[in-house]
Amino acid sequence: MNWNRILSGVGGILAGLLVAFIFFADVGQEDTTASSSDNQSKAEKVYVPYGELDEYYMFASGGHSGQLFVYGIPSMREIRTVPIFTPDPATGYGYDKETKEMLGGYTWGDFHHPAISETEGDYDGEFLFANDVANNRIAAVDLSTFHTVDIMEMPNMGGPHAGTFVTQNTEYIVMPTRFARPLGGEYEELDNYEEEYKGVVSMVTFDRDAKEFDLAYQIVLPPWSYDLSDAGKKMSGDWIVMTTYNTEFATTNLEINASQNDRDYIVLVNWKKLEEEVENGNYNELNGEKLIDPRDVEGAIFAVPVAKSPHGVDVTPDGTRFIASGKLAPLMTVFSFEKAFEVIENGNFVDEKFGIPILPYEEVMEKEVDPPGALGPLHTQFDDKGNAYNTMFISSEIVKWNIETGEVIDRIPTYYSPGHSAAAEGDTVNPDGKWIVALNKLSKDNFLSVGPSHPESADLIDISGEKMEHIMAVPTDPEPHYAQIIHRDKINTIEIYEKDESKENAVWNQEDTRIVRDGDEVHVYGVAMRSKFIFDAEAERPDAVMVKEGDRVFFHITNIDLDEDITHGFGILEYDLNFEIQPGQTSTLEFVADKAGTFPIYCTNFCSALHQEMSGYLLVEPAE
Ligand code: K7E
Ligand code: CUA
Repeated sequence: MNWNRILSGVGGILAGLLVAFIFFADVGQEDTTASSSDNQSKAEKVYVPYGELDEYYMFASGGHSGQLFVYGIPSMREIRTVPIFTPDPATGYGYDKETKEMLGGYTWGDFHHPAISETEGDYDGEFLFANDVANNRIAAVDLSTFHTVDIMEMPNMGGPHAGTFVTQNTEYIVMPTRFARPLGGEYEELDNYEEEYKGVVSMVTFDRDAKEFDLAYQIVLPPWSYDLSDAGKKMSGDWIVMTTYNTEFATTNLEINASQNDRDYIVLVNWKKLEEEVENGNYNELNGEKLIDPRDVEGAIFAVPVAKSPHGVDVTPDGTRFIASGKLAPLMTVFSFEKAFEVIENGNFVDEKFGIPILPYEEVMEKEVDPPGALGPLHTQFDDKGNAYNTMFISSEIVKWNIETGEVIDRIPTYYSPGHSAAAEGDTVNPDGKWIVALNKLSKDNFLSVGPSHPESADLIDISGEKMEHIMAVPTDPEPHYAQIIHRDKINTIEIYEKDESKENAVWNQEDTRIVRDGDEVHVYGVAMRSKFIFDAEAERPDAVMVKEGDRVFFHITNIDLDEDITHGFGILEYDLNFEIQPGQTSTLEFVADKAGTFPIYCTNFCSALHQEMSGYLLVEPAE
């Protein structure tokens, strides 16, 4: 059966023993043929008439595409792809000097968890942070321009999968590591795993004015694997909670060897305490970075047992509880911060593991929610009425339940195998309770076939009533992991880049354009405008540039069309170069003219009726 094949191909989570559950996936899927009046009312919910706008933005991670996909909710129309870790010729991202340097030579990233900057536990809509599991990076997207503005590669990390998440005032963007690794990534035998390998959590700060990251300090932990984690809110605001797996220290065949223990741990770390220690100079230095072992700090780290191999933990909007879901245990476990703090206060630890005090499960756990037949709970989202929503990877559904009572209120099928879901304002202290989008790993037979690999899919579900209502499914680009949904009123985009006379390399008037030669460097200070390039206004042909083979060429181009949406492109034939200049933006293209010949230059972004005429020449004179 097709379904069987698809599911067994998912690997990882669907280890052999779980294949037995596959049949649950089809059981309970409702008849999807709705009456035409039903369909009409659903269609009306997502129809945005011309001239009106979607109420929400959804920012969805693009996994190993390294990109961010932006959707309008409820229409589910994709409105923008923002390149973050991957070069993108459509915008010239990774081609112009600044973004090329930012990418640091990498051509891809693996982006899982977007985090919008927060103020008092609420999305403030200024920046969005992104993690790159593949190359230990963190990135910031400025939500006034939808441009990536900074990327930092973090040392000592082994794949920061569990990030990004932010503390409630974005004091820190937290990046826990997935793969244990020796510090600095040094060579070390796997036999020495327990002693020499570490799990590292990076605590990163972001300066909103300078738009720059800084690595404040790193927390050094036992070589467990850390999975999706969260920051506390309100009463728990000084804490971060992190799920762990592979507390078995398996170094091979993790699928089996890291699933031995009946319980793994949720680690609670008090970042305020660590911050204080670091400020007081109590840290170790390694290659200029500040490393701190929380076990050396009284009251900074604790752990509580949790059902085996959890995939994530989420803090409730009011900050009083944290909820863990286990890939290999079919239940959601609700823990109380208040109870945890009490145990910590009284010092009633049951055990110690690797120097970490272990809190008694029974005393910190508040309830276990185990809906019959619901399998593979992964992640939790919230509404404004005290309810939680869990995606069930294996039984392909979302389960709605009440946090206070643990009562299961409703269940709805998804199409198929959701990883995360995203609720409107779902990670904030004030979720909106309006929509939830299931981010599915499989689409099976939902859409026109595109061959053996089908698109991923997303289900839009209305959660405003007691019963959830499935509204529509759309294909998505690979690979959706997590998304955040923010009200459109919180996003304030600029219309053009402000004209800034002091901006380096910018030229604002045609008369100031010039070509400056300095040895074998050629700097072109030019403008792009409808519908021409001017590189040197005084030259016989202002749109031609003559260089010598081997010259290092810099095109500093300013788009002086200060009108919204008038973007110019700049492509050079056969040089594999293209970039984009948005209104009021100055960008630099740097390259070595290593091919002699005659190369047309043209505007690649349709900008005016005479866009086709917007061109020039690069003449590269052969070297002797
Ligand atoms: Cu895909 Cu959050 Cu990386 Cu779960 S993660 S599904
Ligand atoms: Cu400028 Cu097309």
